[in-house]
Amino acid sequence: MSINNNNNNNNNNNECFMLVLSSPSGAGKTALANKLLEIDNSFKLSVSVTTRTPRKGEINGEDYFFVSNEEFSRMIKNNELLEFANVFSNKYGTKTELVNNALINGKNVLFDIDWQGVKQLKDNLKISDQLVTVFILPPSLSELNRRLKNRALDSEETLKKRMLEAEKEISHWVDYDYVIINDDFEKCFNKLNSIVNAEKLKKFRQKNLEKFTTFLKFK
Ligand SMILES: Nc1nc2c(ncn2[C@@H]2O[C@H](COP(=O)(O)OP(=O)(O)O)[C@@H](O)[C@H]2O)c(=O)[nH]1
Ligand SMILES: [Mg+2]
Repeated sequence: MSINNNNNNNNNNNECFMLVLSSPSGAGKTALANKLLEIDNSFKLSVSVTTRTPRKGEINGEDYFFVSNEEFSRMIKNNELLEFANVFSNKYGTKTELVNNALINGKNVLFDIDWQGVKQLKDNLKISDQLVTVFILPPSLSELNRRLKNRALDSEETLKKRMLEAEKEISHWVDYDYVIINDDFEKCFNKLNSIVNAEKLKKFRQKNLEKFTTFLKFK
């Protein structure tokens, strides 16, 4: 399942990175991801495969690739998924080919996946520097409950289940590189953007830095 398994890595641009956003549902991750994709064209979204039914307004191939259980199992068997997990009784997975193509084309890849997916990416990636993980926390559980209610996507029972799932998901924040509390969308987005800009400035991600060493007398 490693991204480098089937691919010799010479093609991968070592300066590109994989940015993962995780959060419990309702913490604002999708809005943050959309804004990042809108303002920063160095990113390509890893559109996941899922067995969940599309919500109103969701577009196949844009929000998710919506597939049957059989198709999902076929993809696992065929080694087409870089990672996969069960979330909230549905299956979700990342398409290896999509991620590889983006990296080969010099794009950073943005992921909206849960902690189980992050764990698999970490275990399988040969270049651990390539993965940057960000956990988005809601300001509080009561605020999360309020946001989920406002979203009005769920029945009362589902809402309760989502809150339980949220608490479980939140317990994994310690395993991430960065944590942002989403109390205000603009502030939160600026913080995310700072992370992105700092990651881009890491010396191993900057091409052509060697030329500066030629000016130095002492090496
Ligand atoms: N491991 C993994 N998790 C995913 C993937 N795609 C989505 N998820 C996670 O599945 C959860 C449910 O996503 P979704 O059905 O869109 O509902 P949401 O909670 O309202 O965003 C979220 O935590 C996503 O981050 C994937 O490809 N792999
Ligand atoms: Mg989502």
